[in-house]
Amino acid sequence: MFSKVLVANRGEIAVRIIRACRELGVKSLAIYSDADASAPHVREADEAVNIGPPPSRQSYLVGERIIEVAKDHGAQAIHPGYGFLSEQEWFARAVRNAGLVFVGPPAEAIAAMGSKTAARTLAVKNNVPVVPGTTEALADLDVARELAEKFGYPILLKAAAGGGGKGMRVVRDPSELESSLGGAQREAKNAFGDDAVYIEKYIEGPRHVEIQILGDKHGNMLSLGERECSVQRRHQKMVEESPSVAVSSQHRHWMGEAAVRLARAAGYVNAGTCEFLLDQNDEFYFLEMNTRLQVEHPVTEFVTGIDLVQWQLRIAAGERLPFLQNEIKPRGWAMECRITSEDTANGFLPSTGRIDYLHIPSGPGVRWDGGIETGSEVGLHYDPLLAKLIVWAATRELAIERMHRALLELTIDGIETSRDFHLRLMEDGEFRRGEIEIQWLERRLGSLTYVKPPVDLVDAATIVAALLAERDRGRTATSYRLPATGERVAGSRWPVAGSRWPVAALYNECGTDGWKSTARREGLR
Ligand code: MV4
Repeated sequence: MFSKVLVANRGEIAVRIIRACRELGVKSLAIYSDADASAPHVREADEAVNIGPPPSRQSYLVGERIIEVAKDHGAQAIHPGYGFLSEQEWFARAVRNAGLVFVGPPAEAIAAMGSKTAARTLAVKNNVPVVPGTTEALADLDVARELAEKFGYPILLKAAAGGGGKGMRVVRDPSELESSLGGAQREAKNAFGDDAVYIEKYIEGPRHVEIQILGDKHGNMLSLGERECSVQRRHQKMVEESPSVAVSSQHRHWMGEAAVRLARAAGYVNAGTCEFLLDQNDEFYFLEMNTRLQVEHPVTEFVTGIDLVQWQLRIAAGERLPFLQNEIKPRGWAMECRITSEDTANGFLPSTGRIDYLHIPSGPGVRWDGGIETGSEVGLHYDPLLAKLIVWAATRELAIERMHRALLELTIDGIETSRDFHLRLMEDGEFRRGEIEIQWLERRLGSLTYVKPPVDLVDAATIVAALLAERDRGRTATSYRLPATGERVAGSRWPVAGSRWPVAALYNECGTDGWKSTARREGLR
C-alpha cells in the first residue's frame, strides 16, 4: 500500500477520501485554494498545501502544479475525486509519466469512453444494447429525413462530441426536422467546436439507472449493482437510491453483465459507472460511461458492504479483488439526498454566506458525508454540494421514513439549502410509490417547491424567547423546532405573518434583554 496519497479535490469528497486513507494507514496530503484555507478537508488531512487563488482554473485544475506538490511531499499516488481533473485523459497520463499512480482508470480507458459516439460503437461491438440510431454524423437534411422515418418519430438529435445534454433536440414531427437539425448543429459547434450531430430514437419517460463496476489490474471485473438516479433537475441529481424499484434480479444480472463486458472491452480498471436508460417496457439502453468515483457511491457501499474508496486505493496499489460476482447481492435499501446551497423556493438560485450553525443528523442507519462545519463560508467559486445525507434501512419504505427523520434532525442556519425541499420530496406520494422517471422532478417542481409558511406573531415571540434562553446558556443554536410539525424555524429568513421582519431578524435584533422591546415594536403581546 502507498504511504502517502495526494487528494486532488475539496469539500465532502476530499474528506471522504482522507477518511479512507486513514483507515488504510495511508498518510493524506490535501491541497487547498485560498478560499479553503480553513476548510474541514485541510484540517482532517495529515498535511496540506496551498495551491493558489480561489478560482478552480488557478488552483484545483492546475494539474502540473498538483503533480509537483505530490512529488515534493513524497506522495506516491493522486486520488482525483470527482469533477475537476478526474476525467481528464491528459492528467491521468501526466500523473503516470511523473512516476506516480493515478487512483482511477488508465488514461486510455478515459479516452475510449470520452467520445460518446466511440463509446456507443464499442457498446454495439460488445453486444451491449444501445438506443436504436446511428453513430455517424448526419450528412444532410435528406439523410436525416430518411433515418428519422426509419426509426420513427419522435427522434432525438445528439451532438457526437457531446454529453450532459448539450446540443440535444427532440423532434416530434417531420416539419420540425430542418430547424431542429440546424439548431442542434449550431449548439454543438458552439459547445464542442464540432457540429457533428447523430440521430437516436427518443425514449419517452425512461428511468436513469446506472451500474457500478469495480475492476482490478489482474483481470477481475465485478458489477456492484444498480443505482436509481431519476430524481434530477437539469442533469443535476437530487436523490439517488440502491437498489431500484424498477430493476428485477434478472435485470440486475443482465445489466451487470453488459456493464462488465463493456468495461473489459475498454481496458477498464478501478471504479466506474455505466449509465443506462430503462424504458417503460423494461428495455435498457447504454448511454455513457463515467470513468470516475461518483457523488452517489455511498448508496452502493451501504447495500453491498464494500468500501469503494478503500478498494480504489487497494486496486491502484495492485491488490486483487477478493469477492466473487455471486457473493454480491444488495442487502436492504439505501438512499442519498444531496444537500446543496440552493434556494429551492427561488428557482434554485445559489445561496451564499456563513454557516452560523450546523447540526448533523445521526442515529441508526444514518451517514453524513460533508465538507462543511459551523463557521464555514459558502461562496460561488465551487459546486453548491455541501454534504450528502445517506441512510440505510431494511426496505425502501423504512429508508424513506429514516431519511425524513434524519432531515428533520438536520439544521443548517445562515444560508438557504435544499433541506426543506428534500423533506417535501420524502412526503410525496408519487416518490413514495417509486413512480419516478427522468422528467418527473421537473414536472413536479411547482408542487414540491417549498415556500416557508409564515409563523404567527405569538409563535415568533415564543421562538425568539427560546433562542435567547439558549444564548443565555451559552449555546449557539439559532433555530427552534416547532413542536406542532417538527419544522426548524428561524434558521435564516423564516417569514412572520404581519411582520416586516423574519424570525431570524427578530432574534438578531434582540440584545440579551432587548427581545421584549423588539417584540413590542412588532406588536407582540
Ligand atoms: C436520451 C434520452 C431519451 N432518449 N436519449 C441526457 C444527457 C445524455 N447523457 C443523454 N441524455 C438523454 N438521452 C434518448 N434516445 C433522454 C436523456 C435525458 C436524460 C438521461 C439521463 C438522465 C437525465 C436525463 C434528463 C433529460 C434527458
